[in-house]
Amino acid sequence: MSSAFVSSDEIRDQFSSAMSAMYQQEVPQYGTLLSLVESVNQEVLAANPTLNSELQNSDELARINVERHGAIRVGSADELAMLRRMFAVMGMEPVGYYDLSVAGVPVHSTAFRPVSDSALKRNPFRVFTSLLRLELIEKVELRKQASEVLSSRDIFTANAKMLIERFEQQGGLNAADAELFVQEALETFRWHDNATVDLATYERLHNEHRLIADVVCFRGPHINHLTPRTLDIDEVQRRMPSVGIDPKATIEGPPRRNCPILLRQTSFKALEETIAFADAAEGKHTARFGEIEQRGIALTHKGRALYDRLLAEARENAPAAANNEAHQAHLSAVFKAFPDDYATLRREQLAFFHYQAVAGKAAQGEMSAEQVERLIAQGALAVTPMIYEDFLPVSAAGIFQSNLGGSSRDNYASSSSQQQFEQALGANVIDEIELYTQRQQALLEQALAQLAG
Ligand code: OOG
Ligand code: NI
Repeated sequence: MSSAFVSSDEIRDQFSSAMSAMYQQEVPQYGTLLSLVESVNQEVLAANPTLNSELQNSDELARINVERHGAIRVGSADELAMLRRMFAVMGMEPVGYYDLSVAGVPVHSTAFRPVSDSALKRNPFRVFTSLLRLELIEKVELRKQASEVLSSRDIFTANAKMLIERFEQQGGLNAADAELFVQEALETFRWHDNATVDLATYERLHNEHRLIADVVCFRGPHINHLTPRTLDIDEVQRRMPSVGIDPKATIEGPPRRNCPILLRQTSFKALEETIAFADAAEGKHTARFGEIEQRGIALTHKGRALYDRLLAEARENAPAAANNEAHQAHLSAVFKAFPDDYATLRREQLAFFHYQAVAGKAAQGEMSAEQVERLIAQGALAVTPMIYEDFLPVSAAGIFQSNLGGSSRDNYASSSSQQQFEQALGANVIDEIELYTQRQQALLEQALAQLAG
């Protein structure tokens, strides 16, 4: 092999920007949304010098303008396993397991994303990837037909597969291969306006569950949304109608806070698109939508348990009217029980932080908790929030539902099946909280060693 390898970070960055360009062409509203998010972000930074420098210090600022997540849904174990290999070329690994069947959506999912601090800084591009659970289709005939349709498609180009193998054999791709890989990988996520089945088959699958039709009837797992990250989701939601975008009724996730936690999201309805069916009939399909997200600090097991408890409490006695203002006011009241300053979040071990040595100060002695507190108080150790890089199952279910035409169905009586998912994937998923724990620990040790040295 001749030239040096292009880094996986670089390939991921190229791919994420190529995907964004493709989706802007496919769904013009996405471009409108990007401009709106960018102006709100600029306004927020101009109005909040503290936030601005905080983001700058933690190297967060640079990534915000390129930060996107997308979502796809695949139909078989083979497709999922090949996707894992494809994302590996871009330095993206499966993190977390999400069971959506409990919310009436017949899929389970993971998020492919970079995991190291340096890779996240460069471009944290993530793809929420769902596997259809055909076994949840009750009608035997329909299940059989769906699996036959799926087994006759190949969602990867020959070149993409060849380059994935080359990457695995060589341990990298040179510049020309990397460039070709980005183009070929993009084909998997492209929209096709011609279905692989006739209209009657589409309708049968659609009647079983709209999502099943979306996964089974097309040549590939079209990217169904691409989500930019905003610094003020309430403001973007407020302004969406003024640019001709109609958001879903409520923002998912925690309420607005001084110290944002986890993830808040809102989406707008899918476009109705014209489809040519295999029998030449014309029909409509709604698959693609837009979404925005605001990310906050990652929570420990303890913090997450508190979040889950408060969210469940808020849902139990939710106000009758589902308008966003009432919903947010109610959430805020319930979430008063969640500490809202970083010092308390840290001392009570509710959230994860980055630690950084401040030059010129020296540490002595061992690494006791008291010692660490003293270094922070002295200003020798700087602490910044560690951003949540993952997703939330309850929010994801809300996003799915709002884009499935609102007709929710009963929960599937099925147990969560991480083991089955991992078997299909051909690998174990990484435990996201374990990952934050390791990153925090490594940063703290590094900072203390620097101060001692
Ligand atoms: C994925 C929905 C979940 C999110 O941001 O929580 C998601 C899908 O509709 O395929 O993207
Ligand atoms: Ni999403």
